[in-house]
Amino acid sequence: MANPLFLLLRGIQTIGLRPTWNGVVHAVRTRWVEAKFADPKRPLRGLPLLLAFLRRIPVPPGAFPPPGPVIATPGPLLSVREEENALHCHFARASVTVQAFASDIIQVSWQPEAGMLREATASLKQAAELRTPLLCCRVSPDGRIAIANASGDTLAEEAAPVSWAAGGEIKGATEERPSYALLRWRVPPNAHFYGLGERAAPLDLRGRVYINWNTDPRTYGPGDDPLYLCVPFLIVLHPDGRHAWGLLLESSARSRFDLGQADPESVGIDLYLPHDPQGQGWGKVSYLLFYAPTVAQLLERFTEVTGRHPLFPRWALGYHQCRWSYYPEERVRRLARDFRETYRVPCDSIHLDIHYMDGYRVFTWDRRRFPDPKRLIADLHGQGFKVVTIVDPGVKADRKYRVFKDGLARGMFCRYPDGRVFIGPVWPGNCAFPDFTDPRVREWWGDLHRDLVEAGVDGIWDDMNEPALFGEDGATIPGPVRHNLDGAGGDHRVAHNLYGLNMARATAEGLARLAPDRRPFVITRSGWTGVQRYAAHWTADNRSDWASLRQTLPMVLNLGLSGIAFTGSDIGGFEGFATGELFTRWLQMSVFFPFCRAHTYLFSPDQEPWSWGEPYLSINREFIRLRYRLLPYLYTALWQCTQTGAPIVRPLLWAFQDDPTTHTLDDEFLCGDALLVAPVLEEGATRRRVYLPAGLWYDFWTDERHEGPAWLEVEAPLERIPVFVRAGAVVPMGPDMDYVSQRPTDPLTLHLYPPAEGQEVVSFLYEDDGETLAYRRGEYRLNRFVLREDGGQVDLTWTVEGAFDPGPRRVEALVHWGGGCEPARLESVVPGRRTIGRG
Ligand code: MIG
Repeated sequence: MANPLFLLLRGIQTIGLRPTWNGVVHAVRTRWVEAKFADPKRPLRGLPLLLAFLRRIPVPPGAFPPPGPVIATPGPLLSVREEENALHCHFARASVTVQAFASDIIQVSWQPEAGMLREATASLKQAAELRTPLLCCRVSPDGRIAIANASGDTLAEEAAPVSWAAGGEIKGATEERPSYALLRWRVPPNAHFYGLGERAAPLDLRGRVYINWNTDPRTYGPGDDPLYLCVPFLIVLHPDGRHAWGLLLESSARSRFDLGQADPESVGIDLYLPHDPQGQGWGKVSYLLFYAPTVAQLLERFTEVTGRHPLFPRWALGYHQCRWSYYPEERVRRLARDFRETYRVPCDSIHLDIHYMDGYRVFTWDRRRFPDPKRLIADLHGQGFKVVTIVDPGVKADRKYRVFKDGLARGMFCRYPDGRVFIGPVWPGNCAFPDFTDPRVREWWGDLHRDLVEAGVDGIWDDMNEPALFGEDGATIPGPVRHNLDGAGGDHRVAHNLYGLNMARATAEGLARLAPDRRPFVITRSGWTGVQRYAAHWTADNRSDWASLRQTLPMVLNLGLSGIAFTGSDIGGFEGFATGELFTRWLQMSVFFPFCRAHTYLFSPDQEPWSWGEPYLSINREFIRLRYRLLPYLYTALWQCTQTGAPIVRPLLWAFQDDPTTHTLDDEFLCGDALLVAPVLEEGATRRRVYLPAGLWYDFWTDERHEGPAWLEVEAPLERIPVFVRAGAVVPMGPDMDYVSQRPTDPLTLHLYPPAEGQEVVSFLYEDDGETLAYRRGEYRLNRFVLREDGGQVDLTWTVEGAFDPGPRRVEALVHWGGGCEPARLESVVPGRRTIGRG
């Protein structure tokens, strides 16, 4: 597939002749420096370097050569030392510390012994055990780890002890020092797998191999792996849905998860151990084990450890419009007029892609295209738009350019072991790359956003931060390049997966410093475990086809199950030409996603809600309006996510884990607590099958009631997708608006969906000013609704908490009795208790 000539031609077509040439140079340079710095302390020069360069077998960057033979296992257990909350076990060739972080979280940390030659004189025959109130972690005499619950049932166990294997990089030659650590867990043949970040795979990840190495695939389709944002966190769900456990690898080096491909009863994890004599803790393998009865509880604990999204500004939930690229200024103004006047489609933000910059120099403006950014943005603000600008990590190596000069003088860029600054090609031409793993660099980078913030820019879109360079597929910073790693020191093989995370962090922290009472909004393409603390994410360069639309949903679901909940995809698809039908179907799904942005490729025609005329325009407008009316509900789901880590878009198993049908279901989803959405994912389809899990459901459009579990055949003409509401829910909705801060939530309409006989259901509505940090000082209002069905009557109890005053407004309730009845309208609803009789 990767025919070099084809790649070259495609490169020239996409980016031009000169950048393609730079890419070729970068590919050669990468091999050259890998040979030169094979031993970073003694770089090769002259003839030996040339020979080493010629000898090197090209391994595509990001590839994962299979490990060589096993060199070491822990060997027999020699001694066990117990400590409060921890066990230290010494084996002949390695030692392990098993530590309880909490009663349901255990850290396992292996360290091979130096030399690995210790003779076993006497060995222990008994397994060592660490007990918490919930779990028992067993270390067997051969080094296998297992966890069991309090009553002794095994939840998860290793099929073989950890082992260290030789590197497979150099054909024929077995390196003496191990290059991989191998973990083998035993799983039931029908256990389900979720998480791992961003994967173009089904919801259940079983049966495939996944690599953790952030990569720009330059457009991707189903099955392509890896992509931009990996998270080495795996959730294993027991086939009967009784319990789940999770494993988080605590290493940023590349790794490979085989989820039942080689053997349906095993999970194989191969972790690359970079040869880095200057780094620390070589050979260490450490991971966290999580246990919980439900995936929902597991994720709550996982996000407690790795972090949750901050409360993004409310406008981030509005509709966003983007393309590569809107310019010049006049084009942007026309776009704004099109939204507000010509087509009257609600929209909150316009994104400026790379053409706003001067020759792609970050933190500059092209003054011919955008002569007065401050005035333009002020005018857009006046029309209710926010502006988001793209920022790439590469800083053009141009001695006349302030950011480069300053960064160079202050040592902000990544360097080779010999101290020279690494230079590689991307959009601006040859670039230097800030070392975001250095706290000093993060501060500098964050402060560089000052001019953008002063010009009025409202949010930052971090792109290309895998980092992606021009050249071969997967081109990035070469392995030997050094990074600070927050003082620990290491090379790009360890820092690579942390690069995007730290760029997003630098950006979010910078925005927070520059505008202290505003909530930063950052969208990042790349990331790693915990990136949710700093940014939202989008699934980037997919294609304008039905397979990509279909693929988007499981991707977003697994991202949510990896802690990254504020996500969405390019509506209409990125590469290629969308049809009106594809755009509309994509939009209908995306109005229930947290990040709702249309975007398209440099060579694609515009993808705006009106680009295909009628009937698409009217349908698109209606669905975007629906999203705006649902804002109180969506904002509450976002707030909930910041509190518990619960994603906004959830697989059905989230709430119905004991129903095996939900374990693999990935063409419908839950949006928040109340809504079940079944998007149309097939061309020409005007109906689809929908699975409703146990309980009572209301058709969102007709109020018809259905009893689950059931498969239904539902009408889905172009202007409608199946949406159902869970009985007992209170769905808060607001008025129509063109952008989120246009008017207060007045009237507030509470849609009541009576629960099943004798049941009681709790719903929330979270409110605050939507922009500042005042909510942290108590300026929020949490409305709690309890809906109870009692002998044909419905009982609503509404209580409020917090100091935020939503102002005077009308509150009405619509009671959806279902079964062909018009909803009953109640005016002037106030906090307190109220019984509503039927009819
Ligand atoms: O090499 O900035 O994923 O959204 O439009 C492509 C141009 C660089 C990739 C992003 C895409 C963006 C494009 N960028």
